[in-house]
Amino acid sequence: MAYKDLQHFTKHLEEKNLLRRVKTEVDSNLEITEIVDRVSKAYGSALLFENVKNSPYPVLINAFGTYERMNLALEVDDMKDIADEIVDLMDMSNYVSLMNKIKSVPKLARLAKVFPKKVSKALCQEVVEEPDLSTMPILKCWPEDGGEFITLPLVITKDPETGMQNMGMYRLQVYDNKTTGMHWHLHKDGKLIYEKYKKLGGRMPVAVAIGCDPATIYSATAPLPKEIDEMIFAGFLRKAPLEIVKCITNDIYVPANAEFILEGYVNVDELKLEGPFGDHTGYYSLSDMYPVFHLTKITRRKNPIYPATVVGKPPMEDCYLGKATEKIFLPLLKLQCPEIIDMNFPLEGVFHNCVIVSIDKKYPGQAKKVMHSLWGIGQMMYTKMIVVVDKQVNPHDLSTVAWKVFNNIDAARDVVIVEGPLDALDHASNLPYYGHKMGIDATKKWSSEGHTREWPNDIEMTEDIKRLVSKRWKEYGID
Ligand SMILES: Cc1cc2nc3c(=O)[nH]c(=O)nc-3n(C[C@H](O)[C@H](O)[C@H](O)COP(=O)(O)O)c2cc1C
Ligand SMILES: [Mn+2]
Repeated sequence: MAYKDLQHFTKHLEEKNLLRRVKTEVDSNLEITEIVDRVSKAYGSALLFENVKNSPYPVLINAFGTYERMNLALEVDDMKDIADEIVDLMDMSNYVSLMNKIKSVPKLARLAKVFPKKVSKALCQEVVEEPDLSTMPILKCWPEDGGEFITLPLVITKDPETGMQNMGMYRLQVYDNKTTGMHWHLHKDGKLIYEKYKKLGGRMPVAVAIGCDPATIYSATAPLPKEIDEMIFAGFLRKAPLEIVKCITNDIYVPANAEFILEGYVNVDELKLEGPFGDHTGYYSLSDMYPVFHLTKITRRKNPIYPATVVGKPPMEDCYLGKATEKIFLPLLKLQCPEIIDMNFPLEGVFHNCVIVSIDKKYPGQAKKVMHSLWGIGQMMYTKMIVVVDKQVNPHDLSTVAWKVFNNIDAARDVVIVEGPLDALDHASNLPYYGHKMGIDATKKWSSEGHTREWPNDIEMTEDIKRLVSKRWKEYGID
């Protein structure tokens, strides 16, 4: 049963004893961050701050902050279940013969549920107010932050050419009671749509949903191709259509189950300094010029909760959203690179800085082919370091991966350095958005790859001796 909304999910977390209510008054200025950071680093509970200074609304934070809660959020025992379902849907043989067509009916029925459903009455419009962000418990996360930031917003825009909507998570810096920054990075869909409005001139309608059911929140962070509406993907994940309602001051449809909706527009020729912001790299992302979002209305429930997240040095809550992406998008990457067995985005690499990938190597140079393919696929282009290992190595076993990398490479032969686009958050490259990326081929090298010497085997004990020692273990009196 899909979660109706964020409060339904919150209740579920509480029933499972995975949420703590904090009744003591806390300050949204830095204090919440320090509390959440300690809880995150201890792999602790979701938190509901019921009494936040200067705001009537409770703050929900760290709701996604463990593997267990992320699985609960997407209602699976393992993220692999979603990946398997995607593989199943993509298996064209299901749709070929008539017999198979009949067999695939349940699957098609599943697809019928993915499309959003328009409704005319919605909880997110119970109260309609003139915009005043000062009533909301918006966090100032870190000491050098440029101000307060809305950290879990679902920014919804509409392509003026195709009429298709996009929903991406882009943080919003509060400038005053009714304007914020609009931090869509250079390569993101929101920015592409903005460029189209820029050609038209004038105002670009924008709506921001704050607090939806967890699958919808996750979908806004998922690296989907621009052609896929995140609200359809949300319907697929939650196995029920997302109900959507038209905004009051523009034509954008927003999730009806949201806690708050910020309606408004971006002037296409107005930019303002945004940042700095303590970001998920563990560093402050640098200030830069970004568009300004003007609010025209706030609509909300009668008793909303305000969801937030704090990002910083990993591991923090957002790492688990990234981990969900690692699993869910594996089958889609395998479509491009069928030799990929598994991949790991280590938490310390914060989404895109590092990927370790295991492959079933069948021809010379294949590890390098995989690196170049990955650098060519969507947001994988940001990956600063790609490590390729053979299929016998589990990419999640960092000790074995490190052992392979340290031992298997000849630096001149196996390290690939390329130049190209980088994520906006990268601070190490000389230029913003552009710099170098590295691939390390830690697979076994073949003579057809120029390694003409013998390649030694991994040291392994024989199975019969292992069995013998296991059987006799007690006799040795070691423990
Ligand atoms: C907590 C969190 C905050 C994020 N903040 C931003 C941001 O401020 N700007 C941005 O461009 N991407 C941000 N992202 C990443 C985007 O949400 C992600 O790249 C998404 O795929 C963008 O959607 P789009 O492809 O429709 O543009 C954030 C992700 C998370 C999990
Ligand atoms: Mn998109």
